[in-house]
Amino acid sequence: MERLSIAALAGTGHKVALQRDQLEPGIVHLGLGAFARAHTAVFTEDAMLAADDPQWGIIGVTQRSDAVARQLTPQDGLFTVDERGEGAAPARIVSSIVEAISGRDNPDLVVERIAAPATKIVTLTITEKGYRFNPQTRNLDLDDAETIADLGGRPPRTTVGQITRGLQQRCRTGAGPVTVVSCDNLPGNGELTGTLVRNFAEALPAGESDDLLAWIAANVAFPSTMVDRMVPATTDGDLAAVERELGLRDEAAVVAEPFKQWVIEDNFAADRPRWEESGALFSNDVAAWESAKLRLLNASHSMLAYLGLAVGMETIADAVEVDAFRTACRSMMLEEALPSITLPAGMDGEQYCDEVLRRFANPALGHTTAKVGSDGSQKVGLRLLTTVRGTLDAGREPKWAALAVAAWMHHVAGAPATELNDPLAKELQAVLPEDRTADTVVPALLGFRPVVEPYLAGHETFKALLLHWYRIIDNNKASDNRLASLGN
Ligand code: CS2
Repeated sequence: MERLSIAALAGTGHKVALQRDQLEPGIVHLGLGAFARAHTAVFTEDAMLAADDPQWGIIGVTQRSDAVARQLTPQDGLFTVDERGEGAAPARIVSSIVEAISGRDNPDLVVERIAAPATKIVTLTITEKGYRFNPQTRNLDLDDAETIADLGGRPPRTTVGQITRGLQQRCRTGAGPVTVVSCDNLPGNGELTGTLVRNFAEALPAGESDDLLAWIAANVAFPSTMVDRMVPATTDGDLAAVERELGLRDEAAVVAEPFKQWVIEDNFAADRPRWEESGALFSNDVAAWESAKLRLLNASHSMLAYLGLAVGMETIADAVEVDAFRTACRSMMLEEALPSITLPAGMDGEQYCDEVLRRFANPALGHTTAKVGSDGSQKVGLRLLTTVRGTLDAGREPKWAALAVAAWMHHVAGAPATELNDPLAKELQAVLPEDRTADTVVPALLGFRPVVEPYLAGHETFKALLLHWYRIIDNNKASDNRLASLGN
């Protein structure tokens, strides 16, 4: 089957929406995974179309593997977004990516692109672990071997290293101001990114550091954003479905739910796309949007993933159909998460929770429990322990959030070392005892400092809840009664 490309499309009924010869590369995007293609690239294409403003072509950079760059390059950067579920639009070809680079293989080129005068924006979707920060201090982890190597002056391989070296080159060449836009599920993601970049700059030799820090302060903005769209990993079956629809082979196609949302702090150092014309919301209240999303949607997602994994369920859609699991999610959101956050003006909390559960139930999405359950060490603290803490501080028991944390612990203890998909898999296995029961696993993981703060680790109520739930999950794992006793 012929491969998708601009030339190949000419022979089909499908068209590229943008006038590609007019696009200018105004954005460098770091982390070219499925999410970025289904979210950032779509919003940007729509903004360019709506505002007739072609200066926001995207240079996409893959971070850990070169696979997506290899898929997109022969396709002229084109790829399909195939929406799944109620209200899905027909498959659409997105044309906002003008170049795809493997950051692993061409780190110097990444720095050069960030430093190019045409670049006005650097966007990031690198997932939580890509930031290489210490979650307790929210500073760059200066013990991280890759960060140390980048600070030593090699062509940078960490994202923070690439951004900072790019900024350093902009400062030297007078390439002008630039905005760095984090689009990951982290509270205060803009402020965090700014801190990490400054930490990197501060750790450079004094002569380099001082000028750079002053230049960054005057020329770089780090707005925070909240992003939302469920985008599962693309399967071979998805690629085959797109091929049937398109009549061409698209190796870079992505599937996504119809829903998408982007809330952006209006804090830009230079020009920006008219993203508001493609449905993004500019707001001064991004922190409230982000905590609502993390502690309602992402927290429930993680809960369903770990409960689902405990009973051998493959998808989130299956897990949310289990009455006990859905009720546990709802109760966690309504009784524990909602009372411990301040919602953005105009958001109806209960409606939001119902909508989240409805989106999880989308049977066509095939979002796997394994994918959502991956990288738990990076997610559990932000999504769940925040609610545990908030509920305890309010003098109540975080019963349901503790269930989700116990289910994570059960997953970590149950997964053989090679299967645990987590950047701290080795460290987690190292603290786990041979004999894995509630009484040994719960204290061991409560003592795992990269995830659990000392206050919670020593909290007796929390520990008792974890032990209670862990035993229930453990006793049910081999039976098929689907943890039906959860409510008891
Ligand atoms: C999910 C998110 O994989 C995960 O951890 O919870 O990727 C989730 O699908 C998105 O944040 C939805 O916007």
